[in-house]
Amino acid sequence: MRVRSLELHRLAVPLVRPFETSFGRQTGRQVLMVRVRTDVGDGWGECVAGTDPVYSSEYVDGCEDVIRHYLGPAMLAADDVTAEGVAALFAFVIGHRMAKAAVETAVLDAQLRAVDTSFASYFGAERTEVDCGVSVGISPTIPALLDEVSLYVSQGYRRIKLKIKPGWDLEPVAAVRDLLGTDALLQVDANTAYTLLDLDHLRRLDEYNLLLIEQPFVEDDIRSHVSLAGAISTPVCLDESIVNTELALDAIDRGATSIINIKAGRMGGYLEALALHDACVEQGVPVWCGGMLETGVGRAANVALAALPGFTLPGDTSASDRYFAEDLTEPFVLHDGRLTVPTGPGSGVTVREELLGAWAQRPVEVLRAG
Ligand code: SMG
Ligand code: MG
Repeated sequence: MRVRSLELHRLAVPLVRPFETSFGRQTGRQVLMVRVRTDVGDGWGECVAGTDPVYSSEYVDGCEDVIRHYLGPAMLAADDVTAEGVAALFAFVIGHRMAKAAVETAVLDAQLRAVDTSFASYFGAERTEVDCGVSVGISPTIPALLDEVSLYVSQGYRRIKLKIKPGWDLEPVAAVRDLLGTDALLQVDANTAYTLLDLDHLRRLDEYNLLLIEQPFVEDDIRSHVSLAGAISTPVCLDESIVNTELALDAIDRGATSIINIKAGRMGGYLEALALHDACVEQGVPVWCGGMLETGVGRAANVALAALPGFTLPGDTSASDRYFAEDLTEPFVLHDGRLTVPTGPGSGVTVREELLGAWAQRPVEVLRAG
């Protein structure tokens, strides 16, 4: 296909409640949406980068800049663009995976819509619905945390993930385990807030029968994760560290991680995410689908990915109303703790143009060839 233009939409999307992690608190999301207009039709991709470079080195203004100056011009100059060729087209730019993923996903959406194929069928999804977990932020108090967890349990979520940090770990985990009972699926995510000096403290999490502990240490510190994994019985799962398949396989070989959180945005796109899924299936390593507070556009693709056979644990694929009073697309609604995998062409969801206008932070920027 030929890409005629790329549109950069910057939206300010309010959250229904603040979301706090070890690196900060957010009350809304600044979202970059990319629309490609091609000779076979249009496609959308959502950039998962946050406002500030605190989850990863990427941030939304930086993504926009690299698309504007590098990725966009390269794509507009190409005679024949395919989703499968996007990674090679962008290989001259080092890193910037969240920016690359947004553009690649928009191209894949246009390409699949043109041939009436869903993300799910292109990915090789085997399920029509996926088990959903929910990520619960750091609360002001334990009673407030228990209220929030109780709400999600009553809504049917099949797994709870608690954000932890030093000073907010054993006590909230114990209280939630008490509330849920011994067998309910419970896991924690530290978003790199600890160091190896905390090893003895982290071992105390073993008492709570957790599914896993996600990313306790900084992303490039594989060695400390190996040490921790050898010292605790709770499985260690990497998130931030997993930026491509090679690094993931290396971390698995070294014993740093025995479960992988797959996030397409963090890895440069869904094609790399599929490659990692396949490699993990081959190695017998369970994977689950992470989330980045995506609107319906990103969520649709995540739910399709989570329907692949290797995704054996519930993902951070929560319903639209977990974060948004109104979603950018038709809402994703939980049924018996599951979301239905979209079956329509491409992502299978439709962007609500009126919300693009209502949430716009500034006028749409259009990149054209020449
Ligand atoms: O989409 O439900 C979601 C977010 C899940 O906790 C979540 N994501 O480290 O896994 C993670 C965090 C990163 C996002 S914080 C901006
Ligand atoms: Mg995480």
